[in-house]
Amino acid sequence: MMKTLLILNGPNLNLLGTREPGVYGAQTLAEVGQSCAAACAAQGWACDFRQSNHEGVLLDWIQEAGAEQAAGRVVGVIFNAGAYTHSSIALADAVKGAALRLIELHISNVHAREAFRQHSYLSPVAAGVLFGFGTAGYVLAVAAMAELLRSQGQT
Ligand code: CA2
Repeated sequence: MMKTLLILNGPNLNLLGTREPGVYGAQTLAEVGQSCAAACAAQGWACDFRQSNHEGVLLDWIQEAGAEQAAGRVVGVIFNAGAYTHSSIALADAVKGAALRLIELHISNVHAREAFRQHSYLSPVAAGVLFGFGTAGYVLAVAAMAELLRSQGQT
């Protein structure tokens, strides 16, 4: 059975490619999703690429991913939580509670921006964090997930 990599995107990321190209690049979220599907296929995984502007929806998806990972159907989650990264204890609790294999991802270099972007509630519960590589970071994060699985003896 083909396993799935879940890639979750939080608030406002549906606007990718339409505004602030200097910060977030010119690619649309749909185009990023296509690149991720190809990168996942190269690893032998299906790609489940989603976006929501709603914290509760993201919470539900994280909880479901925990169950799917425990059942061996999901390899892990790549999560660009957008601004919820800097505010959501609930999402961090859900990731921890689900014992999820999770890579935190940001398009921009959050440490070169405003002070409020330099704290993440997710980093302490993430296996790794990748930021500052533009939308190419998504494909890099797929490779990072494969490396993480190898290092954990999961392949
Ligand atoms: O750099 C990232 O990927 C962020 O997660 C993006 C979030 C921001 O709040 C984080 O601090 C860093 C914002 C996403 C907003 O995306 C837009 C894309 C295009 C136009 C407007 C917003």
